Amino acid sequence: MKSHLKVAARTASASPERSKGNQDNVTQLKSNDSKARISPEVLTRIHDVMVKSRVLEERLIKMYKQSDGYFWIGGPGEEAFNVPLGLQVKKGEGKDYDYLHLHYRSSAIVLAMGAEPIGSIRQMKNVATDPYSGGRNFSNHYSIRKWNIVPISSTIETQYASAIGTAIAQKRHGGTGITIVNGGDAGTAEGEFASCLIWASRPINPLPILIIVTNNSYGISTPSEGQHGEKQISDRARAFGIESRTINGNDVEESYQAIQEAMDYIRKERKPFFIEARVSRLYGHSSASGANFVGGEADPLVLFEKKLEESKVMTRKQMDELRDRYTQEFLDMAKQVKQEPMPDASTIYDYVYFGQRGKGW
Ligand SMILES: Cc1ncc(C[n+]2csc(CCOP(=O)(O)OP(=O)(O)O)c2C)c(N)n1
Ligand SMILES: [Mg+2]
Repeated sequence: MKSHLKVAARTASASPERSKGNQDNVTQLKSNDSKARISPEVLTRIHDVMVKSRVLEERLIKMYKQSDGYFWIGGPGEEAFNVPLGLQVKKGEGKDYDYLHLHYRSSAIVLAMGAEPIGSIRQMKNVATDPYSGGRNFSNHYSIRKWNIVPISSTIETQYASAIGTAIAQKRHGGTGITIVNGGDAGTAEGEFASCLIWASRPINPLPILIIVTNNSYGISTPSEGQHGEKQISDRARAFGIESRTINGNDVEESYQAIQEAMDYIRKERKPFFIEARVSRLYGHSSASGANFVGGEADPLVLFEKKLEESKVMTRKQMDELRDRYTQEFLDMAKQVKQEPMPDASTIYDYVYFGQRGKGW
């Protein structure tokens, strides 16, 4: 990290508005050397969304196993990075706000932005009320026009190509809105990833884009160590002169601060920044690999709860009650969604081609 990117200890905020909280009202979590000082209020909010995301994903997995859905893929194990990201998005529609080009492990980002969990449950069950695809797409394939979340595509890495477009539009437009794109480590072998690095960093027109790779060390069943000549994926960005860093995405404070610094830089300088976040993949790749809890990976929620307890920000009882409450809520929602209708066959051509036989989005 270059010196001009260093920030002084500050009260982190649950953006988009910067927190007006005072510096005394902050807690440094124990056993963490990070400079980040995040208020207890924000720490509990982060924890709330992390638990909400985890319990929601576990409900979606149960639905898959009970045949209330055809396929599950999602993001348990990425919450410590994704929640701090979602909370700092400048949320809204149009070029003055952030555009998000996400992939299928991004539920915690979208929940942190304020999405209703029942929408994910509806998409899992593929009912007509699914707000993201009308019952057509896989789980966790969000599409939210009012928040500039462009439709998530199952084909990996295409999002790095579409991100170039909104970043160019935002560069022309001015203001502080940025483009955010994320994807996995294996996908960086695809051409769109290289295109994104090239277009983001052209000296004639650098782009205001936060390029994220969440590195869980696997592409489905292929371990990454045999696939990358570079030591770190962030080294690829360095070759293009893009500011970059590799962080522990299982650490809430490190993630929050890195995202805050990167966003501040991009909003002000209108240049790209690259973050490689090392994360866990707690339920394997997807339902195609069984969607069972895998041992041996660090669980960011367990790590964060330990710190919250040691620092007396929350008690074990409070955290257990929160989990129980979400577990019951999402079970009730799943029961409700089971009663909702599937898309009618007459709608099959809706949303396929704009202006053709059906309706356009
Ligand atoms: C263009 C394309 N090729 C192959 C696939 C099949 N596929 C789905 S997920 C995946 C692995 C992606 O791994 P990574 O980029 O590391 O993301 P992760 O799933 O680990 O988060 C592959 C190869 C695909 N969806 N799209
Ligand atoms: Mg991966």
